[in-house]
Amino acid sequence: MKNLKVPLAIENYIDNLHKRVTEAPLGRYLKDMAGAYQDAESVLVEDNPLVYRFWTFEPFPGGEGELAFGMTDLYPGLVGQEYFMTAGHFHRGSGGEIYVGVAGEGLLLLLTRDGELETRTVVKDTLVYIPSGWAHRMVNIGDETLRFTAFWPTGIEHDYASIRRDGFGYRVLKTEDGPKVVKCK
Ligand code: PAN
Ligand code: ZN
Repeated sequence: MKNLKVPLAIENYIDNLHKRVTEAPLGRYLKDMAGAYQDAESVLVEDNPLVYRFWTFEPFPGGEGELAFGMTDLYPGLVGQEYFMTAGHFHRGSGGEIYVGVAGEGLLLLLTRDGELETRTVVKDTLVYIPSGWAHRMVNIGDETLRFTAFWPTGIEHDYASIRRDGFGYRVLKTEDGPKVVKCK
């Protein structure tokens, strides 16, 4: 696997049949997604933490019916009262996805374009099916790195713009009673 160190055994990875889409893991820093948090600016004055990094693989040569896959390390941390989370996105057109928890503790937010929300807790060996049409954002509600793998159809486009523009509609806050999902005003 050359220079790419994936901290997970991907046993069916065959160098000539798959290409690394990300040459190195892609790092998402707070500055890259400041608008997603209510309170990012106060943190950015002092620091620009790495919130998560992820790897993506695609079959090569690709074709209809193939699967792309990836892995995400979402670090523990807070921005104000909000837990570290992924940017989140819709898949343009149709295309479902499967997330599998590898380590840590997460809360997966699922959202329709009509604003309907579903949440699922993700720990090691949890498998969540994300139906076509649902945006997905992972939130690290634990104290350790949350690691999960993802599998989705090749050829789909990731729509980040909708979430960047409209937000997710809900925030996940750390409270004395544990994580609390609150609707954004
Ligand atoms: C995942 C995500 C990955 C990073 O592989 O792309 O966890 O999150 P963002 O893409 O929201 O920054 C996936 O959902 N792929 O479709
Ligand atoms: Zn996705």
